[in-house]
Amino acid sequence: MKRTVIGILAHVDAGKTTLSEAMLYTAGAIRSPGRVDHGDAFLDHFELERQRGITIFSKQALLEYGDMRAALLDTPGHADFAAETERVLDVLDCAVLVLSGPAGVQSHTRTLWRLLRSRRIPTFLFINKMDQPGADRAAALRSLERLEGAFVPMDEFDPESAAMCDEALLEELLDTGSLSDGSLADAIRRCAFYPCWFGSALKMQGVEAFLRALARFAPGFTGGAETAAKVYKITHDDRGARLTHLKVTGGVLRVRDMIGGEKITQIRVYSGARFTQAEEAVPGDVVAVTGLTKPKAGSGLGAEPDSPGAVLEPVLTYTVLLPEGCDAHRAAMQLAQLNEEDPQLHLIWSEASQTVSVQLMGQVQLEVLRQTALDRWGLEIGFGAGRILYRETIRNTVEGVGHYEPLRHYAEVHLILSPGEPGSGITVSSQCSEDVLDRNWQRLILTHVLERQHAGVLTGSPVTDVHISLAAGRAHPKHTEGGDFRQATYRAIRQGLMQADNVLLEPWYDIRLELPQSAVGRAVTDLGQMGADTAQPETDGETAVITGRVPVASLGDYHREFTAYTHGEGRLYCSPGGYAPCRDQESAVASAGYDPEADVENPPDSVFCAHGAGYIVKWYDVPSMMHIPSVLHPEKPREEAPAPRRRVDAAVSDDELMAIFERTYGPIRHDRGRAMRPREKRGDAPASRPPRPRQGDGMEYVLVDGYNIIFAWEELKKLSETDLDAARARLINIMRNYQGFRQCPVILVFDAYKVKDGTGSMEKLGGLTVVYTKEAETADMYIEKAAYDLGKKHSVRVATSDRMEQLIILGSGALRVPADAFKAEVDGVLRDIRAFLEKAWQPDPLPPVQNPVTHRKKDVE
Ligand SMILES: Nc1nc2c(ncn2[C@@H]2O[C@H](COP(=O)(O)OP(=O)(O)OP(=O)(O)O)[C@@H](O)[C@H]2O)c(=O)[nH]1
Ligand SMILES: [Mg+2]
Repeated sequence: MKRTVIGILAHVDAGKTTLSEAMLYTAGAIRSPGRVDHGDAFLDHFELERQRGITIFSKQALLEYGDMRAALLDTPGHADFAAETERVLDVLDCAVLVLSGPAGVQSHTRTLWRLLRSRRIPTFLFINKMDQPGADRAAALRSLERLEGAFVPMDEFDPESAAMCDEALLEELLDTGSLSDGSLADAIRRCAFYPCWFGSALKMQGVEAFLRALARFAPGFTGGAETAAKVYKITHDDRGARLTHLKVTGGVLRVRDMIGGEKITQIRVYSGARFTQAEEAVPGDVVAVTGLTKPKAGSGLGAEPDSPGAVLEPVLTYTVLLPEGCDAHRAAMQLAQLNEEDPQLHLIWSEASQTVSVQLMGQVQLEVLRQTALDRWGLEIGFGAGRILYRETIRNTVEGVGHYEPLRHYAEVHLILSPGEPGSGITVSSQCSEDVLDRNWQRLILTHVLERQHAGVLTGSPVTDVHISLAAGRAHPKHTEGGDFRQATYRAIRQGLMQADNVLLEPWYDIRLELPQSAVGRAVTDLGQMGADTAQPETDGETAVITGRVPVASLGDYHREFTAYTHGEGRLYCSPGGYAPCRDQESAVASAGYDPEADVENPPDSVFCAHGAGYIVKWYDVPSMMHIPSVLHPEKPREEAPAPRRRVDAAVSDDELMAIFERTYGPIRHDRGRAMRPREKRGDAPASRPPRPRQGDGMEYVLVDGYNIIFAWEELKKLSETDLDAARARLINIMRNYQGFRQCPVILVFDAYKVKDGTGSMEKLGGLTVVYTKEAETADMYIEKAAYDLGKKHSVRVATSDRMEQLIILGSGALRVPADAFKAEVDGVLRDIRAFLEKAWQPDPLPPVQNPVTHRKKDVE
């Protein structure tokens, strides 16, 4: 017998529960189908649901039909409870999408469709209410054009129309003249097409045929051998026992099994309100277990991984008003149980104000919450005025940098933040070479980017629709710990946002109003005032339909007003319609009163180290202090950190050596202050160290043909094949170190002559000059001229491959250094630096303890 988990999804009132009851009845699982309208539906068994005639909680029922043993999961269709529906998707083998024939595809149908499509869940369509006057098969099929995908009507099945959707089917049809059940099932499983049936759940028309089709085509579930389960829901039973609803995806789950360090005490197999107890559950079973306290909706148990977070998010936040004299703390604990069942409530208890806030999808959910608190604990809660949940994004590309280096910690991160597509959320990539930062650190950084919501700097709202690319980073071989990169990453994001052009986004609803013809004028006027985008009202006899979009903020509780002036005859449907730039950003930001620099949870500043202690550097000063040069603006010279102490008796000060060393190898120790103190037996500069440069006439200049060297040195050449900019940055770095140690002027020349309208540029990085030639000027030409000019007063060496500089040498008396000889020289210098520093940095006895507070204060000033 094949086991399958089938989710029943639809827009509110399409008839999901009625269809589920009809299927259960047809399969003989219940003796008589309940009626939602009579308050006796098998599945809508909660008091609240019976009162309101809508489904609020997803529920399960079991049926066996033919060769199929199915767990049906009925879901709520109201957009306020969409999060409950979304949670169920994790455990589905397939879905039934119910459409009301007369109404066709609604905005919420499209929201659900996007979720089903993105998870590639095979879906069967049941087009319901075909008994109603105005139901038209052709019109219903046409309305499916609003959904992406191929649809094949199965009531009048034409094999050709299925074969047109899929190559494998087409081949089979051409070869054999027909399509087998197996191939059709396979094509449905691959979502090559979506089969559709028609009928009336209420009148039991077409239900048996539909059930038969499910038994034929629904994909069965086979799990792995290793114990695994996926949690999709948490509830509490009448006695307060916590129920973990899950689908077993592998192995066997038994009562008294330990899972995640907790013991399963009961396995319940629910069907409607009732359950039977089982000793074990096998792959494909959907059960509720007791005894577990840790798992949440979306948790994976055993070999099963956790699910990614929810797509549908609440758009409003409310303060919960507690009755007078109520123990706020205790009430918060009770409400926390509701948050366990619906994590999307994002219930937050503020110790400071002794208040609770929740996030909600809409008005109906708010009323349900109020009623639930009353039913469960006799707690009479109210709600303050709702506030909009904003989002934030950016309009330009910036480089955010974060450095985290308290004593014996080290991490530096450079992130490029750029605007993403609307609705894309946060996406990540890496453009950082593994030569710069090890792959594992890179992965860790990207995990930190994605592991939580990041607060924007306008109002502290979550940042979205931003692409974050890892540009560079640095770890310390000894001192970097996992948490250091988390700090550096979070700070880099905030530092980037502080510089960016930030945009406040507000939520919109997709709306549909069904109303009497006579109320259309009023509705159109109201919607106009709300700043809604609506289409021309469509009329159909006495009723009219208006569809469009409206900002959540301006809709408020218009439901009430609408119900009043349509005398209860109008229906107003909303579904999340995404976010768009706020119409009045300035006043929204002002009224939020958020100060990003005072948000201690989300600091944009960095922590650097001096005198063996960490100190805070304000975000705007951070770029000039970073140990790796900027990736977006490599031309900007990096200003050296203020040197804590100086020894002037060496050609190169320790600080400079330190900077050189760090650019080359990463920092080797954190007790920088210690390293900087003069030491008696420190030993002097290494023997191979070049003599101090002569001043004035006779000073030696080194001219380097940049690209020539890049293509001649193996390591740089390899890098240049994937990323020429990185290779150039790397050479600049190497030359800075070489120059810093040699203390002779170095001029590094890059051809830019192909750059249209290039005016050429020159930048000084300490004693290193980086030249980009003008349009129509090659590096050769530049070097030739420079060698000639400089050669008049100084000695000049030119590092290049042997391509051309003969002329220069002849003409100016400059000395040519072939690329490989130059490489040997540079390597020698870098080795010397390393040896010198390692020798010089033998640890001292511990330095006197500094008061970190006064120290930090001083450094900030
Ligand atoms: N005429 C007719 N009415 C139907 C049919 N199926 C359901 N209804 C009615 O439509 C209304 C909604 O039915 P439900 O089964 O509660 O719809 P639902 O999709 O479960 O609704 P929610 O769970 O609240 O989203 C009820 O009044 C049903 O009696 C049908 O085939 N024909
Ligand atoms: Mg229902």
